[in-house]
Amino acid sequence: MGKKYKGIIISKEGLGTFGYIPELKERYLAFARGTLIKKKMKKIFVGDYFEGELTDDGKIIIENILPRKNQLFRPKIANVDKVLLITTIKNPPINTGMLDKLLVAYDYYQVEPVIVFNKIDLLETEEEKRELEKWENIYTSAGYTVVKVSAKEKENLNDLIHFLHDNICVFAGASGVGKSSLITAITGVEIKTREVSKKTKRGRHTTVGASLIPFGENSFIGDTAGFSKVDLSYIMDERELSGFFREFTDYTCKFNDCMHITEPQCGVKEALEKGEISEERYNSYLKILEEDFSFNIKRD
Ligand SMILES: Nc1nc2c(ncn2[C@@H]2O[C@H](COP(=O)(O)OP(=O)(O)OP(=O)(O)O)[C@@H](O)[C@H]2O)c(=O)[nH]1
Ligand SMILES: [Zn+2]
Repeated sequence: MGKKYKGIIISKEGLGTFGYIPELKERYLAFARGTLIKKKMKKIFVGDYFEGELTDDGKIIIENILPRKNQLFRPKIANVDKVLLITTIKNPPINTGMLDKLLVAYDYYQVEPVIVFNKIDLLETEEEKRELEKWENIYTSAGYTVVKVSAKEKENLNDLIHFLHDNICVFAGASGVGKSSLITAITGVEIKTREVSKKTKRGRHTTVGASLIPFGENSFIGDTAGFSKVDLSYIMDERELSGFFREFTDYTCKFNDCMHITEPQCGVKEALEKGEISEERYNSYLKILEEDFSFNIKRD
């Protein structure tokens, strides 16, 4: 009998399924026990926590997969604790419309978002620095965690790594914000962010399997970017949207089904007038209603 361990599935591609045992800081080929092996292995996700036995010839026999807390499909990873939403003030300029949408979507999937401002080394003028401070304030007051880093200068990377202790995370963000640079800087593993869906020669889309890269203190990050475009009307009802604008949920309105647009005695609009909710975030909310839910909203 080999020794029993707890571990995590870190890849399922080509040559087989690999499990990682944090206690040994090592990866091993993994198999299911008993009959119906193929069927059992198919159901296993990257990110699954398992209990298993390490054999004398260095293989893991999986005995039990622990219950999943969630499962993302882009990338296909289970038990994702956090998503790093990578963004920049400069090169490229910030796209808060996209960021606000992703904050809603990942919250919906119960993945805690962390807003990462990368390329802070590029901010030279007072105006640029104030711009970063402005957005940092907006998102911190709204209830999100904000981290400011430079992948290039390796600035504040340890804060980020420490913050991800014991977590499975994925990353997402627009093209050119430094996703691959940042993952390489954190893990030491060279990656080139690739599209989750690759077009094959026959023109068919195939899903490329994601792997987890171990780093820091028992932390793991997906090597494939998470979705960065989403139509929220596919995943939720328009009435649910404001519940995912975290700061809105601190206020109550006269009507239970208030959309916070023109209704009287709306707590959200009152907070907006008092400056407790930022105009930028409120406008993002309206924009999502227009873009994803086909609302026609008159602005004053
Ligand atoms: N100045 C500066 N440049 C950076 C930093 N991080 C990345 N870059 C540069 O930004 C460019 C884009 O970086 P990538 O890591 O390829 O960005 P990406 O988000 O993976 O891009 P896609 O593959 O298009 O999605 C590269 O030229 C990097 O060298 C940083 O912290 N500071
Ligand atoms: Zn309201």
